[in-house]
Amino acid sequence: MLSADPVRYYLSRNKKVIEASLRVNTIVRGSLKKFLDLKNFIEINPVIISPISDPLNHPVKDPVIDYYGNPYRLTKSMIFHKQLAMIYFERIYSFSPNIRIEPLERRVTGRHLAEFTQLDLEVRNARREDVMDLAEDMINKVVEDVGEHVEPEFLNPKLAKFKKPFRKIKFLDAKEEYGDDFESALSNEAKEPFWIIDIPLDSREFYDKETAAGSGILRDMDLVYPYGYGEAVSGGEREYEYERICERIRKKGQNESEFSILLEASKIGLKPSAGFGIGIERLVRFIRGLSDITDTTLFPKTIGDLVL
Ligand code: ASN
Repeated sequence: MLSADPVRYYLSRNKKVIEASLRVNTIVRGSLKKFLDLKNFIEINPVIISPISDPLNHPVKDPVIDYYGNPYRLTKSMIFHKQLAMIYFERIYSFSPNIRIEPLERRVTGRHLAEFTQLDLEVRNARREDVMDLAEDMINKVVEDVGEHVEPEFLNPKLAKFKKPFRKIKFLDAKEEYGDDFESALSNEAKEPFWIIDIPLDSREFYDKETAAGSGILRDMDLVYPYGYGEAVSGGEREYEYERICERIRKKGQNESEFSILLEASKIGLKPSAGFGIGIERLVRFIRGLSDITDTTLFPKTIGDLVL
């Protein structure tokens, strides 16, 4: 529904639906925080504006603001700040507000908001498999906590503690079997969350690590929810060496000068790491069993609409 009248849209919101979502949201965030705090993660405050942000792999407008005469970007993800945080800390996370001015065709997916919160985490010297294992435990813990604190009428009836390890499917195998929209096809038929791994270089940003230089396949992964709920998590191991980052930026046809801050830091010494981000509103949508992500939050920034 396109809203051109922000106040009328706001006043037409369904209190009961949103209240249940916000309760779930509170429990989900508390559960995630406690889970990570008990594993000695340090919470860092979210970065809202910075000279550098995630270029992403699909066309998303870059909102730039004038910061004392310098162009600063609104955060699309905290990926580079996570890599920089690894200089000081071994395990970090942040509940990070992200702004992504998505293409208009994404307004009907039920899964996209132009403003959302991502729990973004990173672990120094970790391998992809370490953080995948962490994500599986984390999701199961959230499901358990929500089940203890929320009445079943407000929850997805399909919610269950999922069997570990989650299934892993290679990106190219999935694409060969199901075609370009393999993620939706697999998500629709799945009854448990599953991983898409080994995503090729042209389908991902430059910062995820290549399995071996020139292989074209990355040490990365997406977690996909079952029952058609789509992508949950996106992450991987990272490129951290100056030459490798330069090569990957060039291969992407991107401009090294745009990432000079990251390159400068990598010359001094970034650390090897792996991590991921999980969208909070999408997690709430899955846990609540909602078709429309708009119903997860009080002030949804629906794509292309005039909203508060
Ligand atoms: N948070 C993701 C990651 O850690 C990046 C993203 O959101 N684009 O890889």
